[in-house]
Amino acid sequence: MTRDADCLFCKIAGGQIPADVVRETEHTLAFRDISPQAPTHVLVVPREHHRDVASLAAAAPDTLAELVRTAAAVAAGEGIEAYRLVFNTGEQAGQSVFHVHAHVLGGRAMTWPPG
Ligand code: D5M
Repeated sequence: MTRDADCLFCKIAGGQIPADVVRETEHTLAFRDISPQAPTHVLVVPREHHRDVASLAAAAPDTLAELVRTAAAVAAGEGIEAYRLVFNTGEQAGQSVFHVHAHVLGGRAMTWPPG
């Protein structure tokens, strides 16, 4: 298991920092975003440290597939049919935590394009 001692989401995955966990699988963890932007706003992360979604896809494609399945299960568990799955990648795109995470956003109408 690769973890980064300085990484916030590694600390959540390791249980060192508390989070409102809604779902766990062998390789992923889903917890509520601390600053929700929609009625449902859950983050899904791999337990292992990977910087962004492209790095995860290259290193552990099965875990990326598991992460997407977890996101779908979270949406189903929240009772939402339509949801947005967002991987901010890079600082300019809005990534602030460099441990890959999918935002599962739903429970309200979404607009396009995103800001
Ligand atoms: O998304 C990073 C997200 O992480 C952002 O929406 C806030 C959220 N966040 C930050 N700290 C926490 C803790 N401690 N618990 C839950 N959620 C948290 P990004 O796409 O990188 O900007």
